[in-house]
Amino acid sequence: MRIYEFDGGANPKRLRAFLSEKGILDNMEFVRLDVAKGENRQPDFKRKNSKGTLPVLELDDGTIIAEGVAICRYFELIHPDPSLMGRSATEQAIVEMWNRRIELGLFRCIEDVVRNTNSFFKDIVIQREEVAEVGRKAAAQECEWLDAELIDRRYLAGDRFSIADITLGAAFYLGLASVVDVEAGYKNIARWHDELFERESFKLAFG
Ligand SMILES: N[C@@H](CCC(=O)N[C@@H](CS)C(=O)NCC(=O)O)C(=O)O
Repeated sequence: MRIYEFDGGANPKRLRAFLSEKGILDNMEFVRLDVAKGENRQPDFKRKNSKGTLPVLELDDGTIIAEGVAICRYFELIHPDPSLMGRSATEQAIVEMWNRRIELGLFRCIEDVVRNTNSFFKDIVIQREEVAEVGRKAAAQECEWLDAELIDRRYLAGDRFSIADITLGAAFYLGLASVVDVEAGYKNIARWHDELFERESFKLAFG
């Protein structure tokens, strides 16, 4: 099997952290595409993933799986230990709830800021400062909420590390700390950050 990725992309990095936590990162063959040169938009690649996004998993039988969380789900099922997406129905639902809250909330806000301000994206998307500004304000509101949630919890989904923590790590990798002053304003998120960024998988993927 083979994974197509973009060196520097937060979504591929999240997958790397997930695979590292599973202990299977070194079993993978990675193919790096140059997004700046538009390699992910060429017909050959779009025949694999018509959205052109990365990461993409290609199985040995040619099956293509795009979307980072779908790829994580595949590996969770074939390598259940350690569990990163919950075991019981309740655990799975709670992990998914937290992963969606972070991905559709904070991660999305930071992505809006980065895609609308970073020169890397100037030929890839139509950049709008007003979208970035909405992203900054929404990110601060998300942090306000998340900081209160983390008062009495070590990890996002409870007392077990999960994919939701990896998604928040990816939001930091994407630039969360440059959009919101986490250190100064959000001590519970800062505590989470300082502990989680000591993990080998985080150092490897997001360091
Ligand atoms: N929802 C997708 C998003 C993937 C995504 O946006 N990947 C970025 C890299 S971090 C990408 O491929 N950007 C290149 C482009 O959209 O042209 C996922 O979770 O995998």
